[in-house]
Amino acid sequence: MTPPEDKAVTRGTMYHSHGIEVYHKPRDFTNLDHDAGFNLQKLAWIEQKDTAEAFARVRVIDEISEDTVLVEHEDHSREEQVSKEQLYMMNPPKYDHVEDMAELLHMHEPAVVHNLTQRYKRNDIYTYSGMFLVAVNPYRNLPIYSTDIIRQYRKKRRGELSPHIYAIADHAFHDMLHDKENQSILITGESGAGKTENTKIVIQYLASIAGNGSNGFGTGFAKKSTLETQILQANPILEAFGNAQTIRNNNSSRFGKFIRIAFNRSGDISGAFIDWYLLETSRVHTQTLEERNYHIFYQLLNAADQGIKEQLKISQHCPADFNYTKNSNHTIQGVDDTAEYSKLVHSMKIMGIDANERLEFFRVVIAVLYLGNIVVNGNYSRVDVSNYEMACQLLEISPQSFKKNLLEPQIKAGNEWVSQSKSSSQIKDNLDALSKVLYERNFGHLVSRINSAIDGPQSLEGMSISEGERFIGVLDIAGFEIFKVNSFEQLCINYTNEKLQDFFNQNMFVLEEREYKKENIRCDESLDYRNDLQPTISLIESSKNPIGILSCLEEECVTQGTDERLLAKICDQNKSNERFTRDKYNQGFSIKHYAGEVKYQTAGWIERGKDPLNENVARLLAESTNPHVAALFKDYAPELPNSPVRQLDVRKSLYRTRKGAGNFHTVGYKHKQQLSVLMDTLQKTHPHFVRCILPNDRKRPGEIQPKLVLDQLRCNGVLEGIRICRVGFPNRLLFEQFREQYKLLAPDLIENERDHRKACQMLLSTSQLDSDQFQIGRTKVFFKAGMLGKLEEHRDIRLSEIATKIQAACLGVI
Ligand code: AD9
Ligand code: MG
Repeated sequence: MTPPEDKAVTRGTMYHSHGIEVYHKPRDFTNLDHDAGFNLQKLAWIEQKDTAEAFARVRVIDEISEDTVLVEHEDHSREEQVSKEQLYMMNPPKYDHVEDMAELLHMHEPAVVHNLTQRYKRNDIYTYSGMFLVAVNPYRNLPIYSTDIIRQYRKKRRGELSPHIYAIADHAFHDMLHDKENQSILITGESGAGKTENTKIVIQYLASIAGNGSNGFGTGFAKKSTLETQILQANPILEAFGNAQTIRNNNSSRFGKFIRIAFNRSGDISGAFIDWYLLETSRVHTQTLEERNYHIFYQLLNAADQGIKEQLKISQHCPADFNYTKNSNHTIQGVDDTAEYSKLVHSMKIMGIDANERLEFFRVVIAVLYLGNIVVNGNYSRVDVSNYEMACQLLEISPQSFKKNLLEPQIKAGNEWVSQSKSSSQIKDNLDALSKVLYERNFGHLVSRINSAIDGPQSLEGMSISEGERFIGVLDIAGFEIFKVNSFEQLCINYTNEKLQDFFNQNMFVLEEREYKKENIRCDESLDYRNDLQPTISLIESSKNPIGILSCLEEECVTQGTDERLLAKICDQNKSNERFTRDKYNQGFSIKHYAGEVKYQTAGWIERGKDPLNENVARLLAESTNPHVAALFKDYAPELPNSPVRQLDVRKSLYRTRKGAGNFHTVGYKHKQQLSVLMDTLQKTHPHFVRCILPNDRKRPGEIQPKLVLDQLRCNGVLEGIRICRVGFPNRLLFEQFREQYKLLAPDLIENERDHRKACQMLLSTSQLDSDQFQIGRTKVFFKAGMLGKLEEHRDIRLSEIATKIQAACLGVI
């Protein structure tokens, strides 16, 4: 990345773009040599299907018919005929490495991919695209994060320094104080793209500039308070329990999070609060080859002190001894579990979680491992005694009751309780379900515990922010997923992203509308893209007739339906939705998302939606003599008004919520509710959008695969942002800027005109552009997509005429 210069504002101009105050650096567009050799009409990109390059550079060599041309690949490898529609005009070299892709003359897929690729090769990993900051994972430590660079980015406007995540954090901080409005920074992207790293950088930036007593308007950088240190230390704890090695990322977050940091009137941090979403619980019992279970399992088994291991009953054990860890990678190359474990303990200490309390969280983790080792061999009497006894000791429940409830649970038949026999595979499923719920509730409790340490005097829970307090929320959540086989998890993630994209579209519309109004630009209704994504969202979440997919699932789970019945219901309810198609093989359906069409398979959805937990066992756990374990299941406890358990706060499980006797909401329903709360919160904030990009699938620094980047840009909304931007008047130039750039078109005409607006009018009247293709506002000229390209062509023709004249004059002199 080009080191940011600490330059004073010289001759630049300030203006607003997409609601952001931008500093415009003057550029020299009159230099005749600038684009020497570049012929705007001749150079183009064409899409290359099935290659990693995505697009090929070509030169147009002949026009074959009205809509076909002959092109030659720039590497001279071949010639081919292509339709004009397939040609994407290349931007002149002066647009190479642009910091904001909204400035591109030709804004299209190849231009965006090319710009990001070129910048990445120079280690410029951050680039703006209108309202987005795009961040490409460098896979190496770049010297662009330091206290010095933080200082440089303080109070700078966009455009003054190179694009940076610091700039986003700084603008959020500035806008919060200045506009007295809550802010949000929405970071999404594929697994491994850098969301969590950027989230950490934002939080470090905020902690660093908002040091206690520093007053946000001052210089900041005061010594950190305990609270700030605690906020920074939340992450190692979350990562130990919520991250795991996957094929794509050695430290993959298996949950989404929204961290809100509250500030008082003078800009000092006054607290923080973490919300979490969709923890991947199936990882607890099964991992794909070459992956791991959650880090904490290995940290305890490989690295905990002997004393702790003894208390956890694992003094002689390693990952190979447990079913839940033995088939996974036991270590990660380049990661030292001992060092990570020390960091975890250090962070927990800072959070005020003492040795006893740490042990409580660890004991549940290890109990889960012992549950996974319980083997039931058809004959109930042959239950592996040592493992279930170990689990019961750790969970402090009676082994006899546990065995009875697990093997022969009592169920209510009419008014009577009767014993129900279970097969060994049902028991195994029950044990896995119990492990998942235990792990998830323990995780939820840990996050609540962190929140109670960092959620300052005015609790952020439920948004009860005190008068004068504001927050900046950072959302780190998985981006859109299209796999070969897409199941319920993908539906939940893609639904989330559809809502977030919708949120972006609404924002963009509001800002564009505001800008058009301010500039007095007419804009007809056909440009309204606000409801573009609504049919897809309704298809998933509608609870009114026709009911959407999540409500169908909820209904079928309650009525003990089957996968077939579920699919039939979904199809019947949504057959007339234009975004929905039934799978012709009857295995699922397809949804047209903004990012593309995704096929979902519905096999196993009902089973997953049903209550997975053996209620008898849950009640037993609620009566554990261990307060921590009992608290995890307090929603199953009989009402005890003065029970100490009640004082411990535990977040209700995401996996299920009790709705009343025997009724439970499905994961999907719960997620819909959580998402709705998140969206309500986001609606009340000023958002900032960050899109992280995975450059290659080999975790290699310096390597970038254009096709992989293109697929992500299609999914992450950057190209969607460009699409909707092109619906209106995407290119806009300040009068002065426009005049400077295109004065060559009619130099004599405007020479003596002092008023820039009038000069622009004059230039445009000679331009031969249709009058509906541009509008003159109060400070800027607005152009429809492609129009600036035409002007550029005229300018190029003028330039070559001048060059020829100069050449002729020189020859004459000789
Ligand atoms: V996942 O959805 O949680 O699987 P993330 O969060 O998008 O994923 P993460 O932030 O964990 O990805 O980044 C993956 C790895 O890329 C990190 O462990 C770093 O090794 C590397 N990375 C990402 N961003 C940066 C960066 N700005 N500088 C250096 C980085 N390395
Ligand atoms: Mg992550």
